[in-house]
Amino acid sequence: MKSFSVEAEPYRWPFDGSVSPARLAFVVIDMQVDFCGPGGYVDEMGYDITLTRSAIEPIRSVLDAARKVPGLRIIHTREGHRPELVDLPANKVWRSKQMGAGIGDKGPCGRILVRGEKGWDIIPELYPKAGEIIIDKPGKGSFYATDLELVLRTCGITHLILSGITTDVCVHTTMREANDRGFECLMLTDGTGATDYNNHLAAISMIGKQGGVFGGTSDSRRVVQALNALI
Ligand code: C5J
Repeated sequence: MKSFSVEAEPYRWPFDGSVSPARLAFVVIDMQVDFCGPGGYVDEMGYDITLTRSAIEPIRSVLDAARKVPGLRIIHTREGHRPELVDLPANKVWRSKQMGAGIGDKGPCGRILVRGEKGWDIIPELYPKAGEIIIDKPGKGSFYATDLELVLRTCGITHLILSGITTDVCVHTTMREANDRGFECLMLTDGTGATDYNNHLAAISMIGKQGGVFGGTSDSRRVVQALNALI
């Protein structure tokens, strides 16, 4: 049985040599209109969405390769809140209003970061296929107030390749949460993006400290090559 390993920084990933596709998941975090589409939350706050959109093509290439590997799970996450906003902390909504893009308020793509709205949906380029796992989360991390850990443990998944937006917020928070739970993590450097390019670079640099404090980093080209070797 073939197993996955890839050139990465600061060590060849994974730490334990290689992992069978059945224990590996490709995780795509928050590739929603609100974070990278025109008229979405990030755009309405005044940030440059070309920075978050830069992750789309690298993710698409890994997604295409991952979908061909038998047994490998694909997981998508979506940040968002219930329409009644009963899961929206007061400080989170207050801060968003300071930025002129109040969560729950009406924007060009519907109510900002509200489940079921156009802005909350995953962008068409990376839309989940039937059978892929979708995790809805109210916060930045993908483990808090979700059943992600239950899903991973039930499916026997021990290793995660992480992608999505934003590098320094939801991707990093998820990587840290996963790492503390003993999951071996790899983050894509080109399949992620932040609202500030220096924060993107800093988030990558942080992972490389202490021998790979939260895991490793690699890029879509190397990961696609390693996935293709499994087919
Ligand atoms: C943010 C996210 N940045 N998906 N969310 O608020 O990173």
